[in-house]
Amino acid sequence: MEITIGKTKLILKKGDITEEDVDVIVNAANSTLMGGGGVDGAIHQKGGPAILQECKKIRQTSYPEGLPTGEAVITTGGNLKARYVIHTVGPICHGKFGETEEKLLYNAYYNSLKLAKEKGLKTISFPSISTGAYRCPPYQSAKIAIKAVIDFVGKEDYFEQIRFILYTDQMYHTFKDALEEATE
Ligand code: AR6
Repeated sequence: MEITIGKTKLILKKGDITEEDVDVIVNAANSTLMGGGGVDGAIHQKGGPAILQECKKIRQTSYPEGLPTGEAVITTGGNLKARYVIHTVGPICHGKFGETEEKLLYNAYYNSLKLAKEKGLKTISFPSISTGAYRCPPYQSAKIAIKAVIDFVGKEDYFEQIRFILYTDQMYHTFKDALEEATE
């Protein structure tokens, strides 16, 4: 599914984010920035050690206590097709999705977009942050993801493409429903 807002194409696609040929892909990381499972594990595995090396440097120089939830940092894309990876940390929900979790998830998307723009990057792909190991509810999370993107584009018509790369059919349809609801 694809819609255009201003000059930005907003694309929903089923797939594997590590295959994306865009300026930057976003990683659903954890505060340690030292890698993990899920999409984080797949990105480090395919991108190679250069990504972890830069993450370690960022930890040492800027975030010795870890990257706070909702914030975002950027590294090389290493061996990936994408030139860069933005690492952000979504909230840990374990089923609970109150105002705090909503805001933190919103920030994770919004701050990633802000950082990509600061770096002059025009095409960006997101996974569905926090809906795997962190167990935030898919539909509510999709609504927040789409709200953050639409809010950003409403303020700054800057990106060429913003893509959501959804790993399963079910998540693709969840995002499609949320996007249709947001734009009808
Ligand atoms: N491409 C696109 N989406 C993917 C891929 C992929 N290759 N692999 C998984 N997903 P998760 P979280 C989807 O658990 O919930 C890690 O250990 C997956 O189906 O990767 O934010 C980190 O180190 C799900 O919908 O991230 C943290 O400790 C979505 O990506 C923790 O998990 C997010 O699932 C972060 O948990």
